[in-house]
Order: sequence, then C-alpha cells, then structure tokens
Amino acid sequence: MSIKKKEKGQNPENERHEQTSSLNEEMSDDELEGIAAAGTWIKGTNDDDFMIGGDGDDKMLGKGGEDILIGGDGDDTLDGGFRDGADDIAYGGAGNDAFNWGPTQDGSDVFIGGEGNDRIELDLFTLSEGNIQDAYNNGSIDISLTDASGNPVEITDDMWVNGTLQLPDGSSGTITGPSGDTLTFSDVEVIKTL
Ligand SMILES: [Ca+2]
Ligand SMILES: [Ca+2]
Ligand SMILES: [Ca+2]
Repeated sequence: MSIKKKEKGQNPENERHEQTSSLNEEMSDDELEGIAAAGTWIKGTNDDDFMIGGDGDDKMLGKGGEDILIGGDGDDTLDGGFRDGADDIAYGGAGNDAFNWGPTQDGSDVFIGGEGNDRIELDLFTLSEGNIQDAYNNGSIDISLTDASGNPVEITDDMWVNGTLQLPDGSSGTITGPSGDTLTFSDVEVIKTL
C-alpha cells in the first residue's frame, strides 16, 4: 500500500476536500487502515473499499464504488465519495463524528453515528439555497425524523439554531434529495451544511 499526498488543485474529482492523501489507484476492494497525517484525508479507490480509521480523529473519503467506512474512536469525518452515485455505509463509532453527503449525485448512503454528538454535513453545492433550512422549506430536500424511541419527530422552528437543525439525542431518519438519492441515518444529533 502506498500513500502519497496531493496538493490542492491536482485532484478535481475531489474538490470537496482541499488536503488529501491517496492510495494507489490500481488497488480495489482493499482493506485500509487510517494512517494519514493529521488534517489530511485518507482516500479510498474508485472501487469498493473497506476502510477502518484509527483511534484518533480520522478523515476518510471512500471515492467511487460502494464503500464501507468505519471511523472507530476519535472525532472522525467520513465521506462516501463526492458525487460518486454509489451507495456507501459509514459507521462513526465513539466520538463526535461527521458524515458529509450531497443531496444530489452522492448516491443513497447510510450513516450510523454511534456514541457521541454526531452530525450530518450536507453539501448543497448544486442547490441555490444558502442553508439547509431554506433548502428544506423550498422542498429541495425532504427530511423525515424519528427519535431514539422510534416516535416520529416533526421539525419545528425551535429546532433550528444558527442555521443548524438540532435533533433529539439518537435520532434516526432519512434525507431525500431532489433526484431521489437518500441518506439513511441513525444516532445523529445535528444536521448542518458542510
Ligand atoms: Ca471507493
Ligand atoms: Ca477514528
Ligand atoms: Ca455515496
């Protein structure tokens, strides 16, 4: 397994993240362990990857293919791939984890936050609205929620705090984008923009 750093601007398919490290493009269906330096993204391949983070704060990007990302301990940031159109599964594990998802073209991904204060960060690049609340109110995305006991949660004005949607602890639900891609999530506490 080889790791090389790429500088900003050399990696157009990954414009969501400025700093990345890259695994050998010829590899596929790999099992990868988090070894990137702090602040860099551990990148998978454009095939199906199985990626496991370390005990620290990992940033993991699955790229194309149907990936499985496991953050482990630490405050991890997980991303199945930028406009990959593939269905990824991410497990935050312990710590305060984030999952990046674009409502258009990122595929129908799954995020399981686990313990901690976990959040979904929506990439609204292709939407004209400046924040989730505008997008939601304009019908560009649909959010359905249930609380930790499985009871439906209606989104009310007092759940919006500084442009972020504050969910009851351990909420589950789905976010559906305008083209039908869905993010199915559980054990998540916050939805915000990237
Ligand atoms: Ca991949
Ligand atoms: Ca970790
Ligand atoms: Ca995806």
